This record gives sequence, C-alpha cells and structure tokens, in this order.
Amino acid sequence: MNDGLGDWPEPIGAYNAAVDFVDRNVAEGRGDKLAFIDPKRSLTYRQLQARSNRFTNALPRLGIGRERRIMMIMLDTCEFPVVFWGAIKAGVVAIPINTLLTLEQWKFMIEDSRADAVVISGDLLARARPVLDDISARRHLHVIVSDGGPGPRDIAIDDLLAGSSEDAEAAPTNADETAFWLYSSGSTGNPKGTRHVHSSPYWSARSYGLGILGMRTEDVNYSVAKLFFAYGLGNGMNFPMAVGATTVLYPDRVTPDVALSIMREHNPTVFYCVPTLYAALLAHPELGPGAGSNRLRICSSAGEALPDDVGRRWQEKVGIEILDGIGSTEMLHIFCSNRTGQVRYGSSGVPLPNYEAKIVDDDGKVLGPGEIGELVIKGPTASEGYWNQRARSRRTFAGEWTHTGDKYRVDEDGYYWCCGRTDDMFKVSGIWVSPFEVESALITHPAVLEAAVIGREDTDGLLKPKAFIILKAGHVASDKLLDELKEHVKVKAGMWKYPRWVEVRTELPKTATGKIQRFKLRAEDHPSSS
Ligand code: 3UK
Repeated sequence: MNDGLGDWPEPIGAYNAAVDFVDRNVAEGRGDKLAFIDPKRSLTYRQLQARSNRFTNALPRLGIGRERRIMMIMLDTCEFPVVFWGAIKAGVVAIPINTLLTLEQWKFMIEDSRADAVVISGDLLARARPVLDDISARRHLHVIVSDGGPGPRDIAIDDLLAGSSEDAEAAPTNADETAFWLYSSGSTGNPKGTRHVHSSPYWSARSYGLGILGMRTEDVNYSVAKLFFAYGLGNGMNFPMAVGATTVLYPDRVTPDVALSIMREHNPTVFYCVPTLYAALLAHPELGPGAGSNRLRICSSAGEALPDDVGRRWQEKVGIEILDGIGSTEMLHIFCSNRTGQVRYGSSGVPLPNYEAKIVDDDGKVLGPGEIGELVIKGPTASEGYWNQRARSRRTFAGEWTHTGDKYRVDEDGYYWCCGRTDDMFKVSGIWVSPFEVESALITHPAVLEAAVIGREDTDGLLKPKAFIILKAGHVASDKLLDELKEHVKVKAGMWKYPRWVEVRTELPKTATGKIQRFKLRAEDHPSSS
C-alpha cells in the first residue's frame, strides 16, 4: 500500500471485520481501554469483546446461521456495537435501520430483508409492536429487546447472553463477503438494501479515519449522527475502533443544549456534526472556544453541503476548522473531503487517498474544470449492489464507478464544488427528503387538493421543505389551517420533513402528462439561482 497511511495489513482473502475491529484491540494490549461510554454505562475493549462474543454464540442457538440477516432498530447505547460486531463475527449480516422512520418503512425493511430477528431498544418497542406482531403472525421472527423491558413473547438480551460463552470462534468469512447492509432511500420507489462487505470498514477507517482525521488511540469521539447512519457508523465505530480510541454515545434526540453539555462533560477531541446543527450551535449563546471541550482538535461535517459562512463563523468562534466532506450510503462513508490546513469553505474538498473522482456529462464523457456534470466515484468501499434491485444497481454501480446523482464541478486546483442534485431530492438535517413523500402526506389532509414541495434555503443557507398547495373547495387558508398541515406532515412522514413554509395557490405548474414541474417552483422561489 503506498497511500502513506502505515502498515495496517490489507484485508485480502480470509478476513472477518470483527476480528480486526474488536479482537485486534485486545490482542494488541488495549483491552482495558474504554471503547464506548453511554449515559448509563461503558465498555472497555475487553468487555466489548466478551459481550459481543456471547452474542455471536447465541445466534446459532436461535437458528440464525451464516449469511442470514438480523435487523437492528437500536438507539445509540453500548449495546449497539455488541450486536453489530457480534453478528458480523458469526458471519450473520447486521442491518441497522433508522429509528426515526414510520411503521410502514420499518415493516417494508423487515420484510424486504427477510430478517430472522429484530433487535430493538426497549424504548422503541411499544411503537414497533403492531409491525412486529403483524409479521410474527405470518412467519417466525425473533424479537430481542435491548436496554429495556421485553414483552411476554420477546427475548431479553441479557437472558440471551447469559447462556453463552465469552469466547467465540469467528466465522471464516472472506474480505469480499457481505457483512452488513444499510438502507438507502431514493427519490422514487422503496428504500434499497445497500450491501457492504467485510473489508469496507477497513478501507473507510484507513482512508478517512487515518487519512483525514489522523485518528489516534487517545482520541475521544462524539458524533451527533447516530450509528444507524453510514456517517455515524464510521464516526462512532469504524474510525475509533480501528485504533482503539473511545466513543461517547447518546441515545436520545440531540439538541444544541444536549450537544454542548456532552462536549463539556466528555471533552471529545473529534466532533462530527451536520450543517444544520453547526448552524444551530452557532446561534447558541453559550458556544465558545472548543465548543465546550478543552481538547477539541478536529471537526467533521457531512450529509449536506456546509454553507461557507457557517464554516467561517464556526472557525472564528470555536477556533477549530470544519472539514466538510461528501459521503453516501452507497460508498459507505466520505470519499471526498477538505483537509486540515487546506480548507476551502463551500467546497467538498478533494478525493480521499485510495479514491478517484470524475465529473461526467449525460453520455459519460469526462468534463474539465469548471464544467458541471454528475460526480462519479471509484473507491474500495463501494457497495456490492442493492438487494434484489438489479436495474437500480446497474444504474448506480457501473463497474468500478459509482454514480452519486450529485451535480458537481471541479476547479483548477482539484477541489470539488457541490451544485445540487440531479433529481428533486434534498436533505434536511442531513437526512433525505423526497418531495413526493411530503406531498403524499399533505394530500392525505382533508383540506388539501394538490401539493408540490421543494427545498428552500433558510436564513442560514440550509434547505428546508417548502410546500405549495391547492385547497379543496370550501376550505380557506388561515394560520390555524397551515399550522395544522405542518403537524399533519410531522405525524405522517417524519418530524424533520414538515414544510417550514406553506404557500396557497390556485394552480401548480405541470407537464402535459401531469408531472409537477418542481424546477419551475424552485426557479420562482430563487430567481437568481436557477
Ligand atoms: C449528499 C452531500 C454536499 C449528496 C453520508 C457521510 O449523507 C450520507 O449518505 P446518504 O446516502 O446521502 C448521500 C448524498 O448526500 N451529501 C452528503 N454529504 C454532502 N452534499 N456536501 C456534502 N458534504 O447528495 C450525497 O449523494 O444519506 C455522509 C458519510 C456517510 C454517508 N452515508
């Protein structure tokens, strides 16, 4: 390997990621180092190894063998890495999913993946119960409950682990074998089970964790992005565990107050955040040097473009640069990033070591500096494809090159600049919003006839949903009704998806075939940027 990142042996052939990320830390003398801290407990690397080994041993007892799948609907606590690495060591595929999704989405994912078990945090159990019961009525599904009280037919994780040995043999997996999936959502159709192989955490930790962050054993990591997101998974597990560092986990919703109190209590050295929360922290009266930590050395941002003004103001107030980088579920983590001392705010930086980028037009022709086209990426962490979605896999994973669906340009110095999406999707707080989804939720309200949704910049330059609606006859626009519509979307589609602005119209721009022309609404909304 001549990427200049040291001699961590490359995974080729026989390789199990859990042996590399868990066992190696104990074998190299870091068994007593703290791996994870949550508000209720902590785990050293030795304790993590023992407890995850128990989980590895428990799976065959439940009839869950190699290459089968388990779903994780889990909040960020010490139990998350136990289940994730325990499954991977057994050669069982772990599928962490977003704990904030609707019941229909959870149901789709459990059915689509054909998971044999769902491991769920106690606090989420009551909400998930109808879906778990519905599926259990039709086929066998183990429900394993972590951090909380199981129902009569569920398995308490402590009971499951109590009957297992602390020593486990790793399944003799291959570096190219599927280790875990992450569900990726697109503009149309259902979420896609994005399959990642055992060697991908290694390459991501090597290229971003070591290459960009310079992760060290002494580092203390805090990521506001949860472990079920690819961004959080790398931040909170792969990078620290690659070198035996420590991660602070927080299971509940993060507000600026919560983030600052975690910074003060744990003094992380590495902080990973998303643009919306960087902006919200900047508006917090108590934000000061180190953002409350007395040893903060580096800040990472991803999920959506970091507005340059947010980056500059943060650096001025906190004293540490923000390294914006672009990643995706398909590429597992960040593949193009700014670097310490060479930051260009507003850009996504340059490709990571071990990655290549190019900008192409619709015919696949490579474009030169300054020209806008689609960003495509070549790198060792690309997913090996979507589960049971051949047409979409072939479109996204074209040989060695992965299509991002993002419009970019590259400048003369090789920095990449984000210019929007190739479709109508946009991100709010780093999480995808499909206009179609919000529109669908709006029109289920009795007062709404039609709806069109676009992303619109708020005062911090971050995108939020804006809805244009046509009311049904007999309904009149009032502040009360508009507030009611916002609440309606929160319940139907998800908290972060509700329209921050609702404009009432008498007609909406459409094509001859009746497709809403959102680009026309965007152009009206930002005449200068269209
Ligand atoms: C957008 C960005 C501009 C871009 C992710 C870090 O966000 C992640 O994965 P997703 O699958 O979404 C991927 C899409 O999000 N995006 C992400 N980061 C940036 N756009 N600047 C950025 N810095 O449209 C991309 O195609 O949810 C982020 C690590 C792992 C990830 N999965």
